[in-house]
Amino acid sequence: MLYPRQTWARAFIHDLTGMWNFRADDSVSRRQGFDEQWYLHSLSKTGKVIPMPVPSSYNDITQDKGLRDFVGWAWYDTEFYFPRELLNKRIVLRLDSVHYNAIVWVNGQEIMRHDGGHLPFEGEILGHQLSVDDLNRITVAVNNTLTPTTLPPGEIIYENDTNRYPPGYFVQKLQMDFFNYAGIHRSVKIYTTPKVYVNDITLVTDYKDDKGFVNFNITTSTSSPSDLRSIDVVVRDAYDHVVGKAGNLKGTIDIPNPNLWWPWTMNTSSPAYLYKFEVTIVTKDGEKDNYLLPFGIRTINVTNTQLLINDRPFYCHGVAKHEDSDIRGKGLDFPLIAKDFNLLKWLGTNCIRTSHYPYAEEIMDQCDRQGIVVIDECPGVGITKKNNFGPVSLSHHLKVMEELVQRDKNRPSVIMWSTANEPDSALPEAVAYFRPILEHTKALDPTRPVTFVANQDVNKELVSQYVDVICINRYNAWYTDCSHTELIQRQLGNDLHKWHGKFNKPIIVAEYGADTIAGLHQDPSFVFTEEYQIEFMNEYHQVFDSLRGDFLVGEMVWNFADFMTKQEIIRVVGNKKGVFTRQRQPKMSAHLLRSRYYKIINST
Ligand code: BDP
Repeated sequence: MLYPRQTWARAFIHDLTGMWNFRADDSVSRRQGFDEQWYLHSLSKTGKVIPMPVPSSYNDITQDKGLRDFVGWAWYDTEFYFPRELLNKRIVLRLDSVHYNAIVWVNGQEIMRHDGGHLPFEGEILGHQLSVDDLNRITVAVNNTLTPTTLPPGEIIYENDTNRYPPGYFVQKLQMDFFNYAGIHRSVKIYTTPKVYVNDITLVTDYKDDKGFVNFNITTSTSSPSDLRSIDVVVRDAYDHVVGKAGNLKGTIDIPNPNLWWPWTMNTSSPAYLYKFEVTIVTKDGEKDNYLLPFGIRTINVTNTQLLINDRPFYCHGVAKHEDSDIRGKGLDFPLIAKDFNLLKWLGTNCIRTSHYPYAEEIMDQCDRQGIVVIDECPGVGITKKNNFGPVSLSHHLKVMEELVQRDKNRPSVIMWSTANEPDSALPEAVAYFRPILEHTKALDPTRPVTFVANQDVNKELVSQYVDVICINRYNAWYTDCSHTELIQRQLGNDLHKWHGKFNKPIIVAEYGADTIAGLHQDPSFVFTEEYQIEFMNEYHQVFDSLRGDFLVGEMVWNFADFMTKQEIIRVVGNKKGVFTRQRQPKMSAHLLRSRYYKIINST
């Protein structure tokens, strides 16, 4: 499944961004929409609808608390015209992310279903399913219910004590620390390709001395290559000069004197250099397809103490993020993406983790273009209960890793796959569960290290033996020994040495942080104040500095910005561990981090 990019053979891409009709099914059964077959007519004929922007989460758009906290099926529809002259093409409907389960109909006919909230899915619309004389309708039903076998897992708890709760009362229990935003989160597009088309491209790059190598494998919709009259593969440099060619679907193209893809902090003369891989196929009938994929030439390697990009040691000075902002929740938003990348550069960040799910491809594009390295994480967050480790969860988790690797495998910015965040990796069940997930991911992509993010006591940890790079989250002086910043150096230093001693692998501290209310000050420092966040971070930085160049290969503050969570007494309108507020204004800690990260950049 290739991202819909416009080329001369694929000029038609119709983006369905805009106001859709919306109705949450709050009937007691939560199935009124299916019982009454709302997909057969415009939603506006079924009852009251409200306008809902796509893409966006629906939760924060209205003043209705019931909709903000809604659990169940929510329905969307919109209309579009389809051009008659394109009816002879392959017509594809693509949804980049719908959280969590989705069913999609066109003119009342089911086109596809998808489970999982953060990865794209698409399906073909057949010519006879469309009208070219009239408007067509697309209907999407979205269910945000999390269960023990979804990723992330969750649970619906029914309260049966009628002294305290009305009949049928239930609550959704979340196992992750972010708001369960729901809806059509990313773009919905209709695009066309020729009937015989380029299906997939896999690129693996390498270099030796003054030569770059692009190993390519192209698949097309026709299984017999003899259906094709010609195959043209061209590699262009950033100035569109042709630097390599081939005439087959599989092979290696040599690139003389390649410009390697570097993170922006490592080689300022040509950071994040992107080539273009262009393939054109012509069938015996003269039908042509053309696709163009940006890519970079670079290698990733791991030793017992180092993470190497293009054979040079890489130290990640980064942030863990969320897709989260006011009003739109997890909805794709270009101004926000642009602002966040400006802030990442302002901070001196060279690496992000897509905590705790795959981010929009438009964000990943910027990582490729701007030279920000990515630890690409799947939505395996909060896998902590025994019933999260069963065979249904496992097979879904394997499938999600396949979808993620498939989507992001050609991105130079992606240097590692993260299969989970903070599972209970001390449980014996975790080994039987994660070992195949890590091995499967490695088999899908042997060119990148695999990991999961651990938070266990080193003595109890069972799964990290199967990863390539250890990632751990630590909250000394916050969740343990709260306020005792004087203990951080001793505790964290000893701890990290033990992890390296036990597993003999490079380590990234993938989270450390303290909740901080912007503008709250107290001296001497007190928890939740800006002074505390700074004092706390300074202590962590001392430990990082003592181990950088040894086995520590990265640090990532939790979090880039404040973000929304469920309502609970440890959260004051969300998680406040951001170095920026949710509105992207800096706390004192952002200035501290900026001076630290630029010092690191200037010393390497
Ligand atoms: C970590 C989780 C992260 C939370 C963070 C916190 O990985 O998702 O937001 O704790 O509590 O354990 O701030």
